[in-house]
Amino acid sequence: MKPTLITATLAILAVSCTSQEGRFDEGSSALMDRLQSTIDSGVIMYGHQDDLMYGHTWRIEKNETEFLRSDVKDVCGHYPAVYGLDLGGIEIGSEQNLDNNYFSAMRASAIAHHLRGGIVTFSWHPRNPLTEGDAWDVSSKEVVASVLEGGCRHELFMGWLGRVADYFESFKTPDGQLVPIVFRPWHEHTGSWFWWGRDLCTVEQYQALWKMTFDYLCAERGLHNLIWSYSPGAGGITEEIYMERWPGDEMVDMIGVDCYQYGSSEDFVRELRNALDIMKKVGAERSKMIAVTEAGFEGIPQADWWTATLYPALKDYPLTYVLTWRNACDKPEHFYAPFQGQASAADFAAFAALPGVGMIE
Ligand code: BMA
Repeated sequence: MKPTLITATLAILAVSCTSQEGRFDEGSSALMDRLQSTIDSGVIMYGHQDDLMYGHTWRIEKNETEFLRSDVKDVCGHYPAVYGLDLGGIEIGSEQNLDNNYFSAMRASAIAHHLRGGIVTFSWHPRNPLTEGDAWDVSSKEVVASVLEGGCRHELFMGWLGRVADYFESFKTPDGQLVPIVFRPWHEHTGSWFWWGRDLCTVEQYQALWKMTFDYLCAERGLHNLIWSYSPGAGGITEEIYMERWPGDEMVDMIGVDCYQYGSSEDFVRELRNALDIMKKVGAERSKMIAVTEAGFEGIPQADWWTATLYPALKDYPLTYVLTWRNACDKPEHFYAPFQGQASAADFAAFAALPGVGMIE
């Protein structure tokens, strides 16, 4: 796919958040159209987490302004169409996120990516507001309850959401347009490794957490540049489990899934297809786009993984994008995209050149 630059003019409309219609500003509305049109043209866009912040052996400087380097570009000559970033740490006012990215550089890189014609998505691994541990601290089942109205951490947590809103509000292009962002909070909640996970809160509490987040960012703070993505984990899901904690049609714009390969390709493809079958059905019933919001095979030990495993598993689904996880520069085994010299680099370049795969220049 050749890049299409979105040149929407700024229009902050007086909109309500209660109906889908009018929920989006001009930029996010154009992005919704673009995501749908890539699906209609049979293109699946490729995404990579933290792509412009660091790679397998490098990290940008705090004051970087150009953001030219990318492991993905080094290997195939194109940038990923979708650029993932994570908010973890913004809630406590940190200068850097949980993976040591400066929030200021994340914002500058996201704006640069948007201006290149790319798409920006944010996940959030917030700290545990009750125990003061991290997102993976599942020592208490009271955490979600504690942040809801009437809970002992409610006020603290609303302050956390305030910082998220302040940050998102600051994503402006030089001519004052707000960058549209695919936001996927409270992800992988069908598992129980985050404090908002399935065994850690009730269905009602999870839904109330989503609604509170949505109402605050969208209605109270008027952030209409957000496209909301629901991203359960793929492990062991059925349609019932996938939909069990569905926040409501009016609060979700994109149906996602996070799915990683840990064992054989056959197992991965089976799990991914199971999830995609469910998502395709639910997406069609509710008129929502579908995306693989996180995926990957750590260390990519299979040289033809991209064209022999990943792409064949995805190609028959009406998907907007697939995003592989980060290439940690401080953990040599922890990478999900190739870099120059990595075993799957040539195969990745072949994958990126497929007419059904979308990259940007
Ligand atoms: C996980 C790992 C961690 C990282 C976290 C948030 O999957 O990559 O190292 O801190 O995501 O990005």
